[in-house]
Amino acid sequence: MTDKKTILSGIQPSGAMTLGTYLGALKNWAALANEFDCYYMIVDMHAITARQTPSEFRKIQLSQLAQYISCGIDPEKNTLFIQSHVPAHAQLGWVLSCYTMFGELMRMTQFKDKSSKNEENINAGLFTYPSLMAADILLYQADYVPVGADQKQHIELTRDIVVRFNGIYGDVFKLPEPYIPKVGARIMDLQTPTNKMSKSDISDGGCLLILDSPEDIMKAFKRAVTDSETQVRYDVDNKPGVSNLMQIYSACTNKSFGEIETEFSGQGYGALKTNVGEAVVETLRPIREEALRILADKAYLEGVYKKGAEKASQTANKTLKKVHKKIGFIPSD
Ligand code: ATP
Ligand code: LTN
Repeated sequence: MTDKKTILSGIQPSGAMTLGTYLGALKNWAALANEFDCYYMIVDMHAITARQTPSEFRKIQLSQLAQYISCGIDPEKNTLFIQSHVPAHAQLGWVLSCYTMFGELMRMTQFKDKSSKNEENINAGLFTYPSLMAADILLYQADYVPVGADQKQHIELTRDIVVRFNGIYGDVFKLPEPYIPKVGARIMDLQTPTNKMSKSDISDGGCLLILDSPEDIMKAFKRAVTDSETQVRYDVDNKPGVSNLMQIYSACTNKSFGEIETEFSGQGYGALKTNVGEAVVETLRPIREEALRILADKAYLEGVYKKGAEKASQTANKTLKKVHKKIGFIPSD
């Protein structure tokens, strides 16, 4: 047991990870290992709320694990695992669904978005998804949950569940807090900059993948939608395309919006697009090369997720046991 605070996060293997996933989530994870006790999952159980093709699904998961590592998340310093390998997630997920209200789930933006986009498969899992996500977080008594801005609502619901549950049974769960980056928290689609760049909703040319080639990246930025003015200025409401390019540039170079406005003053959008494209290419190049190398070593990846599941189970089972006891389940051992 260490006295470090705990971090937990996860990404759905619902498709290849995007630049948005990298800047909104992954980029921040690697830096936290020294200061925190970090658990990072591949949330396969969440991903089956949409239909997956089994062989493709397996490939996406291994590629995702390789990309976690190539983004700098060292498996020796972090616990990397696959959600379904730790059965406590399903077990606590059920319990917490009994402490989550129908009305609360109805208000979740992600549920509204996903159900309106996929009317023929609005399944119960998609609806109760936030209870499982709460279980993911609470099993590890996480202090912080690093995510993009779109997940804040789910973490707020998790906090409401904690208050409700602890109010009945005492101090069982720690109250987690979201950990949202200042820049890069919401990267938008390059073609429709009012929509989030999303891996399960790949638009033609609007969505960039971490594993895309430098040529594809440059091409996508050259085609990025801007506006009919010429001034590089941060204004999300009136200039969503340009503001998104500035967000991406800022996240890749650490330059402030003021510095970026000065850098491109009087230059028009062509220079902005080229420079952002080049900054993204250089940011992703080492990550892509390392991911492809790791992905070729299946035995290594298997070792990583097996060791991760073992370690995660130890922590998760402790919390689950405590919960079962509190609610009055009879222990089996
Ligand atoms: P899906 O399309 O399957 O819902 P997604 O691309 O939206 O997937 P998630 O798996 O839901 O990605 O998210 C993984 C993590 O990356 C979350 O922390 C999420 O907040 C963050 N994230 C995803 N897309 C973006 C984005 N466009 N900008 C910033 N952060 C993002
Ligand atoms: N709901 C998240 C993925 C997710 C998650 C988690 C994130 C599932 N469980 C636990 C943080 C902590 C999403 O759609 N991005």
